[in-house]
This record gives sequence, structure tokens and C-alpha cells, in this order.
Amino acid sequence: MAKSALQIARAAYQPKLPKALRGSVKLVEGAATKSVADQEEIAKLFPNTYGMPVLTFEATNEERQLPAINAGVILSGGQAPGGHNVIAGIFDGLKAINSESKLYGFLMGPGGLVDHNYIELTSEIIDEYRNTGGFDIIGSGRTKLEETEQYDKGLEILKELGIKALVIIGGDDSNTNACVLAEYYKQNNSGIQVIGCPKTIDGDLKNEMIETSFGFDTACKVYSEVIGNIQRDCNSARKYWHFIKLMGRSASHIALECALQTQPNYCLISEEVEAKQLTLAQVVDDIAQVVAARAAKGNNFGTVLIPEGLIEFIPAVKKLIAELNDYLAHHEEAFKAVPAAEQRQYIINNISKENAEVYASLPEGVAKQLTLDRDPHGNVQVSLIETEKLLIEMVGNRLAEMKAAGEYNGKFAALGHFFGYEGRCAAPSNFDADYCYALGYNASLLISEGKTGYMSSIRNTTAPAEEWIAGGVPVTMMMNMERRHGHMKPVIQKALVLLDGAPFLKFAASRKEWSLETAYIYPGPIQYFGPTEVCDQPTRTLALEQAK
Ligand code: FBP
Repeated sequence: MAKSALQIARAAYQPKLPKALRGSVKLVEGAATKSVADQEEIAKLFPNTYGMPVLTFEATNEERQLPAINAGVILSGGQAPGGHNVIAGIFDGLKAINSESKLYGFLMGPGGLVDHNYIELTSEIIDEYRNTGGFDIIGSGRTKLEETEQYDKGLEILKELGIKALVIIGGDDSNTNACVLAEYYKQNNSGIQVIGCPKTIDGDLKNEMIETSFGFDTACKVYSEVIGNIQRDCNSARKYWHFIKLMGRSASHIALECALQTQPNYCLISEEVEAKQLTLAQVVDDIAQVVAARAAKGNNFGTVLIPEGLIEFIPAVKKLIAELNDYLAHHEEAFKAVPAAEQRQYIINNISKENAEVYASLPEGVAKQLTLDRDPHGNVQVSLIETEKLLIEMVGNRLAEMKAAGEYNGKFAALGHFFGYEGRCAAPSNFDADYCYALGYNASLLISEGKTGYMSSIRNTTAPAEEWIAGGVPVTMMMNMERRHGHMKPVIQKALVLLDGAPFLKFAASRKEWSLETAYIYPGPIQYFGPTEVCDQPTRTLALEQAK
């Protein structure tokens, strides 16, 4: 593999491990736990993995001789910087337990387990991928593990390879499925443990015990670098408005974090739009007012950050999408048989009057995008919806009205951007490199302790890495019941932006000033070598949330 100079230098980086994980460890069990809500139903659904204690590892001088362990690993869902270090951490942890241990990687996501596609991860392979971005070491995929036939097919290959434990690196849905699998294997006395690791750039898999999901740090830093560069360009030429959509399927954590890092003129937070029950017209009008206010000061330029999931948080559009999901799930074939040019009218004729009106009001392109294929979890693929273009068009129209009414006298030239895939496979920041390695190493220790149905948990992450707290959290502790595809299901509660949380409050207190002034911050690229205040800073979100 040809390598860049950075890749070569970065390969030598030794991720920092928490003190508690260096050398021999002792397991400390906390009190029994319960799920965040719906305790009775969840206890019933997970009789073998409900109520387990929170676990913490502590350093000890007691040496132990442990048998070799064969483990498997799966990367599930969207890429996130640091996945390779989780795998390197698992590998090093297993080898430290016993040098005869083996790690197998199932290829291209959970499907690799079901289809028996795997490789053995040797030290030669692992060394090629240390501290690199991407999931290409074994690939990732979005196959859902939710059928007992899949679990049984998986069990065949796990038994054949003598695998005692499986680590699933994924987001909220994948970790929910990991827990269902753990319960199933325990119920059937299969002798297979399942451990989860919190991954997603979206940052929405977090709670009291999981401070952040890995990849959020690096992805936000990459996007903030580019937003900062655009802001500097825009402040130099002073002639464009840049509408920048940022990834984050549902929650607006990425947009909020980038706003805190770069201080744009405007940033939408989907959760606020929903809480205030704003219509699309109100959202558009609010942006147009900012454009007009800046124009009045001679500033016909600016930046607008848009969270990818926005469209689903506008109450009227949310209702429309819910009906479309339902309608398309039941009439997919009939819909696909309609000629493309007639599909819009077909939908209008076949859904409720209220939703048909909203649908008809959307620009052609966006309306079409709302009817595209769903992802395997039944979600609209919001990354394909060009919200930035929709807003540019609608804000432009609103400004024209305002001009006609004498309320605006400026120029509006706007450019759209979408930052998503650019940040998902970046070389992990020091934070993600360390955090991921610790998550993986810690997972191997949970395996050696015979644990199942746990998520690897590393806490105290705003302190220096050596003071991080390592252990395990029962996945059932993070669950509640939610309606999915018409049925109530146990799922890990998704963490949305809290409107009374410190990151949002910090943003809300500054946004007026940022909209009128040009208060841009230019964060520059991630630094891998240099002073700690440049290289080792956590995200603003994490720092604000964890500030005591
Ligand atoms: P995960 O939740 O699986 O980590 O993926 C998150 C994400 O990057 C979202 O931000 C985005 O909407 C989605 O994946 C894009 O999916 P795909 O990679 O399938 O295009």
C-alpha cells in the first residue's frame, strides 16, 4: 500500500491508555441497574441481560494467567474516524491476555457474520491500519441483525472458529441489536458473549455512562476546518452567502459543535425547530431577516449551517414523511411502476389532503428525494435530500418579496455545500485515536471477564487520557420502548440536542452577535503533532457537557 508522509509518521503514534488499563486489572462491580424507561417491558424482554451492574476496571498488582481467547469483530453502519484503532485495541488487549489469542474480522458489516465471510486479523494487517481513518480493514455494512435465522447462521461460524466473543462496533441501532444477540446467545447457552462499542460521527449515542461516540471529535474538526476556510474566503470576497449542510441523520450535534467552533452567521438546530413548532416558511423567513440585517450594514455575505436531519424535524414535513414511509412500505411496487414524470402527482392523489398540500409546496427535487428508497432501518436517506438548495431557493424568493415591499436592499448570491463523507474517514484526531484504542482494549478485558450484553465505556474523557475511567455499561440500561415500523421495540434511546444543555445554551447566548457581526473563528486543520492545547482538545460539546 503506498502511504503518505503523514500516514507513515502517524503509524508510530502510540495511543494513550488509561492508567487503569495498563498491566493487570481488577474488576469492580457497581450496583444493579435498570433501563432509562419502560423497566418492566425491558426486563421481560431481556431476562438474562437486564439489571446487570455497571463495571469498572482498576489497576492491580495481581498477575493472572488467562487462557487464549478467540474473538470476532464487526464494523456496523456509517464510517467514523477511529474504527481501526478500536480493532487495534481489541487485538492488543487479547494478545496481552494471552499471546495465543486470535481476532477474526467479519467482512462488510453484520452480513459477514451471517454469510460466513471473515479474515483472521494478524499483527501484519493490524499494523498497516493503526491510527488511520476508514473502516477498510474489514469494511462495514448496514445489514440489520434481527432475525433468529441470522443469529443461528452466525453461531455456526462462531463455533467453527472457536470464537467466544463478538464485538459489534456500531451506533444506537447496531448496539440495540448487539444486546438482542447477547440475550439470544445467553438464553440458548451458546457460550458466546457479545460486547458493543459506541460509534457514530452523529454524536447521538451518548448518555450518563457513554460520554461521546467515537468519530464525532474528528469529523466535527474536519468540517469546522473547511467551514472556517469558507468563512475566510467569504470574508475576503464579501459577495457570497454559503449554505452548508452538515451530516447527522437525526440529531444536530454536528451542526451545533461546528457552530461553536466557527461562529457562523446562522445555524439551524433541528431540535429547536421542532420544539418551537416552526414551519418551513418561518425557518426561511428567519434566515432572510438575518440576510437583510447584514445587507443593511453593507455585508452581502455570510454562512448558514444546516443540520442534515432538519427536514424531518419540521412538524408538517415530519407528518408527511411518516405517511410517505407508511404508504411506500405498502405500495412500493405500484409506485415504482408509475412513470417518473407522473410520480409527484400520483403521491398527491394518494395521500391525505393535509400532507398532499405540504408535499405539493415542496420544490420538485426535494419532493422526489422524499420518495427515494429507504435505508434498511426504514429511514428516509436524509443525506440525499438537498436541504441547502431548498433553503437557498426559498430564502431567495422571500428576499425578492421583501425587496418588493422595500424591506431589503441587498444582493443575494448563494452557494450550497454538503459536508458529510469528507469527515467520516479522516485520520483520527489524538482524542479519537486514544479514545478508540481504549474502547477496544477495554472491550477485550470485558471479554476476558466473561461479560456479555455490555457496552465498552470510557469516561472522564475531558481529563488527560491516563485518568480516564474504563469499564462496561449494560446495554439494557440505555434502553426504552419506541414505536418502529408499527411495533413497540426496545431500543437505545437516541440522544438529541438538549435545548437546556450547556452546548445549546452557549450557542443561543451568542448567536445574535454572530449573525450581525462577522465573528468567524478559523480552526484550521487537525494537528497530530505539536503542543497539547492544539492537538489534544476535546470537542466544545464534550467540554461544555462535562464541565463540573
Ligand atoms: P451511523 O449512524 O451508522 O454511524 O451513520 C451516520 C451517518 O454518517 C449519517 O450522518 C448519515 O445520514 C448516514 O450515515 C449516511 O449513510 P450512508 O453512509 O449509508 O450513506
